[in-house]
Amino acid sequence: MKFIHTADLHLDSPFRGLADMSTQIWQRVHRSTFTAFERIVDNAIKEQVDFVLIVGDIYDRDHHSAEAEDFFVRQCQRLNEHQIPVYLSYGNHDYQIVSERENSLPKNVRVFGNQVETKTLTLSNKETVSITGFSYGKRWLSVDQVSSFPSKTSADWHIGMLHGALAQNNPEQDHYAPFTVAELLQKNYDYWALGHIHKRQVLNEDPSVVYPGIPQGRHKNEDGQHGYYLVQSDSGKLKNEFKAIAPIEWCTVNVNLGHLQATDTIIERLQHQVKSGEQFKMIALNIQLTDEMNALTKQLITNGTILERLQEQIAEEGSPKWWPYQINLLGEVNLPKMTDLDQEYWDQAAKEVFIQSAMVELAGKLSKYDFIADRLTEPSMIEKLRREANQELGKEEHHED
Ligand SMILES: [Mn+2]
Repeated sequence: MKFIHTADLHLDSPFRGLADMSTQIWQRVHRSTFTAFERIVDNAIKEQVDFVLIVGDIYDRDHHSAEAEDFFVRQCQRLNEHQIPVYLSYGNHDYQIVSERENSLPKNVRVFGNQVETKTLTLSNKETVSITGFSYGKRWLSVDQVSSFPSKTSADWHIGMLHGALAQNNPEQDHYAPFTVAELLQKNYDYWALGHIHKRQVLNEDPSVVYPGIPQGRHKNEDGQHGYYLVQSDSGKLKNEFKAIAPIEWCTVNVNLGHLQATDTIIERLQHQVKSGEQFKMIALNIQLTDEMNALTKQLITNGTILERLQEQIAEEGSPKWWPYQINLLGEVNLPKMTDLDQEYWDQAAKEVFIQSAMVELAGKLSKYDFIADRLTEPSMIEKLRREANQELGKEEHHED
């Protein structure tokens, strides 16, 4: 058995907030969520997989465009022509009442209803596969859905599809079909195909309980490589392998300009700092302002002139490999260093403050908005806040990237 596990396609994401860029670059960015899924379909056909699982959020809530839907139908049609079934559940972004007589989708697409249900298929080698899942009928599902999943059936393989988030045991937060890994494992399934969290994560190894992440990151918090999982049976177990396919990678690059003053040399330095490679990169440049810089240089950086000139240069290149969309200024670090005693208090306080429940409390009523609550459930966000607070306090930190 061989299948593809993906989720959170967020087709036609609007990529708001990206300032002026050449049409060529903009098109590339705008097409990226489509291109990512197209590549998944290409690979499904090339690898001759038995089926494809899509675990929710095919569309962005605010951007469920006709274009996105037409694109999705056409891609499923390509899979249909190769007799590859698609198992699909809707998530919190594309929640809908699933009815029998819908839909514009080709006949190889099997949509899970709003109640937990199990679909079974027989592979060409006569092995049977049960797949259990459900679709969101509304934006929030605060009730644990896993209790409605049956235990492993008599099928050779049993897979659970679950768009949801780990239970925080906090009614203010548990809006996305909250679950615990322990209750998933109790079902004795061979694989848990998760969706919802956009950062790739393995919650358990054997059997795999896996978030494949969003196939195409949409901003700097969804940085690094993105793709899907290819899952194959191997001596009675399912082995999964991550496949990077995102056409665009979001990165942040730190630049030390030292004593450089002339704008031309600064731009040259910025150009050289970025190692583009094969992958097209959207880059945020972090520049550390220092005492060595003169006032004019600082002004040209802060008022956006440097970024503009760098963008102009890059746009003039025939086929740019990267695009600087932002310059962040890290400010002058001339705060006093912490003493060892301060350090101890800081570590202790940080442990109590930079936890999810404290973040949610701080966000207060704002955490009722999905886009804020989503952020707050990302461990990377909390880590980022901790790091920034640390930086503010003037403490040097060492990373082990
Ligand atoms: Mn999503």
